[in-house]
Amino acid sequence: MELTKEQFIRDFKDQLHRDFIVKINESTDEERFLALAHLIKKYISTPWLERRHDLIEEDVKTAYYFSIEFLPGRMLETNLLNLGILDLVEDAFKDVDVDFSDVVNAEKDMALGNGGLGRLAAAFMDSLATIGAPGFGNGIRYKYGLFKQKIVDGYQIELPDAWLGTDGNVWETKKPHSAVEVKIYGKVYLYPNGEGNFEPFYEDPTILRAVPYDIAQIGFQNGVVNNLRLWDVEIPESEEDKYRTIEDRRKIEDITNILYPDDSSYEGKSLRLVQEYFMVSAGLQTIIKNYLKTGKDLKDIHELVAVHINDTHPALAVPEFMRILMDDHGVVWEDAWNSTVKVMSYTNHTILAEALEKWDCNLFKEILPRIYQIVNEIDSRYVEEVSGKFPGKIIENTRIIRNEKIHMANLSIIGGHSVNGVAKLHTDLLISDVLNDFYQIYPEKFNNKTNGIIVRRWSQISNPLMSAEIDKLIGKEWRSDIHQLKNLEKFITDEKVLNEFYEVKKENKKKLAAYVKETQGIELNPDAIFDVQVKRLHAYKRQLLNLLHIIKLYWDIKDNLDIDMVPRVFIFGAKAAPGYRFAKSVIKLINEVANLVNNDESLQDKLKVVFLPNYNVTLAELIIPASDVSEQISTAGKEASGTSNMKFMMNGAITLATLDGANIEIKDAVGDDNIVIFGMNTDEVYDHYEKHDYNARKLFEENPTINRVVKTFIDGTIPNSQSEGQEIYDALIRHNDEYFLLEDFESYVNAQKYINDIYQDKIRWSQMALNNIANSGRFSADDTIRLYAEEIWNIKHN
Ligand code: 26M
Repeated sequence: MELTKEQFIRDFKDQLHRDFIVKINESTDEERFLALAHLIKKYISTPWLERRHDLIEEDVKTAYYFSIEFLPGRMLETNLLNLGILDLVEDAFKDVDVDFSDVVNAEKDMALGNGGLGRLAAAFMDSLATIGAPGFGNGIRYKYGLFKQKIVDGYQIELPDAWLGTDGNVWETKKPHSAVEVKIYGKVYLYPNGEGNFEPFYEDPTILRAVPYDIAQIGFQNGVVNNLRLWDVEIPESEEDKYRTIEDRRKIEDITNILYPDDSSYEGKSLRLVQEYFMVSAGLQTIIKNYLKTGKDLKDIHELVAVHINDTHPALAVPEFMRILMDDHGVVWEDAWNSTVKVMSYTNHTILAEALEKWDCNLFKEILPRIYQIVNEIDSRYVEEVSGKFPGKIIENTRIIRNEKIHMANLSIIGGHSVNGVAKLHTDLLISDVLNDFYQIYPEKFNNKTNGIIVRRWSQISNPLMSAEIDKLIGKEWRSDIHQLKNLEKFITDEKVLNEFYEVKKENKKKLAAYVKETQGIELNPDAIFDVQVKRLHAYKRQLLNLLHIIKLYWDIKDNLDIDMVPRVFIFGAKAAPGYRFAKSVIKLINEVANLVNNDESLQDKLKVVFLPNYNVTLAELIIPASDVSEQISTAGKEASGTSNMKFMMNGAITLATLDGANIEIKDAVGDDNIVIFGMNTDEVYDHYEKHDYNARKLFEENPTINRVVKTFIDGTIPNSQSEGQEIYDALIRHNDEYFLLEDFESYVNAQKYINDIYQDKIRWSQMALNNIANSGRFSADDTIRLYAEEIWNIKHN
């Protein structure tokens, strides 16, 4: 946008004056942040308002991305960058003697998501606006985001994240006039209406008022402003009498109170089903209402509307869309079904069996009586359609209702025209294994869309030093055309350039070290290798394998205090789902090993272990630019894609990885010499499953190193962790090491030795790092979303 620094300073002073009746020099950082955010909203209000009208007027097909989570983190810098005024504002703040970073730090991290899935949804919102595509988000306005993590005596403690405070979120705008009603519970009776449809009669339903809050999604320097709509629940005025007690009211308010903090195992909690339906129903009612304003026929709705189901959590979109078309608008089943399948598409994010969403029929029927009828009908018609054409076993495996459970993935696949995985390997596994039965029936529905990241956030915003270095070498165009990063390759033998990148990394490491010193009291040596694993804690992600290696290093140093090794700092960040015992024990052990190691002076700072509490998007922006080694060590076949792997790569960290998820595509991008791969591949893992021949105890008994490392958990070496240590020992030895840590251990140790060796060749290491940066452009979420736009949604973009 066109704006001079002087004009901006005037606008900003005005805004501060009006909002808080203060002068700049007397304002607090919080007031400055709020005023700046209000000013941004003012700058974009016109394109934001006009976007929807324009789309309706121009008959443009729009994609609606439904997700139970959106995880944007802080939005101030992204919004300024995308408006094209980030540099100007930083400069202006210098003129008026305000520290811009303090203003940035006054913003709370918007954490309405657990991890990868939620972050991806937020990234797609940015990318949709950036490619100028009509794509809107639909989600829930949780009052409490993902819990805040504290570590007390080495244990994870969860605290509520009351991110909305008393005044709400500065980026949102409440739209009470667009509220809709959502019905749950009660009984439903159907009366034939004589036109082939039924008139449902609802007896004693619970009626909810769904109120939208809109958050602008600003495209990167293109004047486009899309919308992310988050729904909040209220008690409808007409129902006030029914909710006299605080307890009654609370039951309703609970619906949008909390984000479920578990992203790895499925739990059939009725409140969760209510959340899912609430969001889907409110969103779809609005979409259909808006469509009808165009005056077009409902049977053509697929020409203007695409609805995306982000994992199965919004899968109720399928029967709810059917319900609205039939019950509210009299469309007959066949026409409604034809539209629904064309409108809906679905992304699968996991192949872990324990994460697949299934709902007990009785519970489902109680909460969603009408939707239950529709799901039943979809299921019977599906069985009828495929029977005779496919073996009974395939039909049984793919139908929606089986053993009194509703299978949400099956509903999503049958009810839509597209199913995609999130990395090549993941999609291959869906096709060949997990969803193979479906693949036989609907091969044309399957496709891959490898995940991507907002490259701007992970370079320009979080790593300004590296970005300035890149500018110096290849000019600034890469900032809007990420594929130009490739031009960095011509400096791959330029020692001066390589040294400069090395120094940039070191500066970033010093910044992180200062934070660690201040918050943890631990001193870090910026010449050490910063070896980082930050992600949700889960057994399959194998933080424990990392810890086993740390314990090995500990013993290696203790055995030989003169050992020749590059000092190493291991950094962890990880939240465990509150009910996930094993994950919590691993956190406890990491912290106790940290205590042991960091306080043992005989190790001469060769080894440090840091657990940084409350890992979130904001902390990632500090950690990732300071990392030398990116730990992506999941059991092959388990991590659908991963996205932090891409962020580390673009910040010049070397990936230490198994052949899992998008790691494989990173390897293809950088070449075998610029990544460190270890461990079993997926075939080898599957081989063990088939042959049932894995024997962890044998490895433990026959390999002296493994034996010593594993025994460390139960022999009292690690303080204050007896029961957790025993639990981990049991998981590895008595329960046969479900994720094959011990089998991959030796190969991992060797890979780590290799890292130690090449790090000593500064030029070689820096070449690898530069090669990684130069090839990171292909993981831009802008490109990913272009493929969704073209191949799944059929929507226009620039
Ligand atoms: C479901 C039901 C009840 C409670 C919680 C959930 C739930 C919420 C989030 C389940 C899974 C959730 O997220 C899973 C996730 O983040 N998956 C990751 O998705 C990323 C983006 O595609 C991938 O990169 C990761 O590999 C994948 O683990």
